[in-house]
Amino acid sequence: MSKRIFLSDIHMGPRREVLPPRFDYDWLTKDEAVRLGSFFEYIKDNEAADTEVILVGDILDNWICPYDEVPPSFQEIFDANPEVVSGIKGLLDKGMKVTFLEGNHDMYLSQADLDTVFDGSVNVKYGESYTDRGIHAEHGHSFDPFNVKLQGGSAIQGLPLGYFISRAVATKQAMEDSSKEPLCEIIKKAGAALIGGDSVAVSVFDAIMEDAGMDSTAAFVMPDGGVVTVAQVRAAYEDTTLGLSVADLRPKAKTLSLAEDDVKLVIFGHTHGKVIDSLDLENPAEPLLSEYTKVYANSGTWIEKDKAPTYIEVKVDTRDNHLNYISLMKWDDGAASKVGSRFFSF
Ligand SMILES: [Mn+2]
Repeated sequence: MSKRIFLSDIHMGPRREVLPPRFDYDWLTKDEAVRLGSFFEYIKDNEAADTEVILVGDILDNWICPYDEVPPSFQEIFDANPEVVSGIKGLLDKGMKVTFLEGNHDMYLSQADLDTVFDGSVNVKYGESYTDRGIHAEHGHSFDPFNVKLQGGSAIQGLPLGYFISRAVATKQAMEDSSKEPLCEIIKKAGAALIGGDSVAVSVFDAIMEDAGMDSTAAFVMPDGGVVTVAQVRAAYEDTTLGLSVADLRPKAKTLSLAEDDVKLVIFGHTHGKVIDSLDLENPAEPLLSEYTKVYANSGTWIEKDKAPTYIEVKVDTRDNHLNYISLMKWDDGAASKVGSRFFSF
């Protein structure tokens, strides 16, 4: 029996000094970073060395940055969050494996970035998805048209439209101290009011630029220091006709588990909404422990105000045809407790 722990949507930012009249725009606060550091310490102290920790995307965030600031490098973000970095180093020192999966807010993180911060530890790996013994985990942005990685075409620097929308959202937060809300929700709300036109993607973009007080000449400062205006972004993504962004990934989990017989448990992040649920494919009445039962879980987030952060814990029985036990957990006041659980066999 070995344990896998999945968490996502931590959104570590650069924690730059912010001078009035601007407000702090980072999504992960200092207190939340400290809380996460203590969670990693708890895992190190209480779990066996063969435990694996899988970070299911949006761990770092170089998208939430006002349009007129140079976005942070991943190194700057790691340096600004020593509580989190030392927590992960503690896991590695114990011999645990840690896997970073790609999210949209940390889309171009690489193995080289991780090797720099974690001193080349062979136990830190970077990947797009994690598959092992019936488990399929990935962030989920690849199913979200606003946030999927784009290469080629007219996309600016390989980024989706959601990148520029995030920069505008950060701009508004820096000006008004507005609340942090997952991008897929913001897009969904903006899109719900606008759907029906041919260019839904650009309509959503227009609405969010207006909300952030950015006119067509406002210039986004890009990571390389160059600038791209709102008008240029609009032109680059003008032909993109997109459906609404997915704020509920459950149908995608179902498609994925149907396509692959070996996929018994699908784990996503991205929506910030914690979920543990059966994907009953044959019988909606859910026969207990049925071999047809597959499970969808979403790890939730570590940045929701006044709510305990959540994660997914899987106890894997490495003998074939044995039941594995999956739990949605929360970390509250320094203690772990179970929110819900399911079985799956592999
Ligand atoms: Mn995401």
